[in-house]
Amino acid sequence: MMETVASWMKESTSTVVLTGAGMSTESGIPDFRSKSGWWKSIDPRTVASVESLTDDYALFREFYQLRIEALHDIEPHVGHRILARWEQKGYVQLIATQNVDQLHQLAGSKNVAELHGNIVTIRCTSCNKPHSKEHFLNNAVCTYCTNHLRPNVVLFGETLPQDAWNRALNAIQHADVVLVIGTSLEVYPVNQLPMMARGKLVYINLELETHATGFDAVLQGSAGEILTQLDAYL
Ligand code: BV8
Repeated sequence: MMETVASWMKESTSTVVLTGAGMSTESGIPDFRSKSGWWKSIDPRTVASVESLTDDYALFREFYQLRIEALHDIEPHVGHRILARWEQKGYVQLIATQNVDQLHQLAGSKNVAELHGNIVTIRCTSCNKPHSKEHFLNNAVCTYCTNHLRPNVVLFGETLPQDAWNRALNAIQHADVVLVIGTSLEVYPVNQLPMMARGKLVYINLELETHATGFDAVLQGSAGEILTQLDAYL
């Protein structure tokens, strides 16, 4: 099946990649599934929500402070670098990601749509003026209107950035090949995107997830390993 997928990519005029938290675990960032125990045994989805921002800012801020600080010495892994090289070689036209860690960009990928925003840029919750990461980490308030600061992530209950969504949707609808890597496809509306594909749909994931149906090919394993094996054929 590996050779078949590689032949699809070689014949493809447009290949799009959709990634999730599983793409970053080999860089040392836990995914959302291992929600038990990686932080106060709180389901991250309850903290990454509009409610926690408004009702419990201290918890919200502590959660994101931890995740921002955890990124400090995190590097992209071989899988991220292979995708960046494929972009340079013209094998990949867009990476649409649910990840907020910017590891694709750090690996050199230029065309990345951040469907759930990112954790490294900060704005005021009220006037939306940008602030530095340090300001947020030092628990400072907005220098313009003294309201709370927040990372530019999409919280549960918030709509996705229109530009990123339209780029991803348009690219996936017109792609010859769509690689879906390291995601349980549990989160809406991104989990609807694979169904919009008319080309070959490939799932690269450690676990065979219940939501992952309708794929033309399934390559079970870690992103780093599978992408390395695929790269050998390209
Ligand atoms: C919205 C940013 C419209 C923040 C994130 C009830 C039913 C259905 C839907 C809903 C519902 N109630 C609410 C909703 C909607 C909700 C939703 O989908 N909830 C789910 C949980 C049920 N969606 C929303 O709220 C979205 N907005 O709908 O807006 C709206 C608005 C207002 C009013 C009405 C409607 C916004 C969703 C975005 C939330 N923000 N992130 C932050 O990061 O802090 S989502 C966050 O969780 C991540 O970005 C990611 O998207 C998601 C986690 O999913 P995955 O990435 O797939 O990760 P997961 O851990 O689940 O899976 C990892 C996989 O990788 C596993 O399969 C594992 O086996 C595999 N793996 C692990 N290691 C490897 C690997 N594979 C390969 N190699 C490895 N090494």
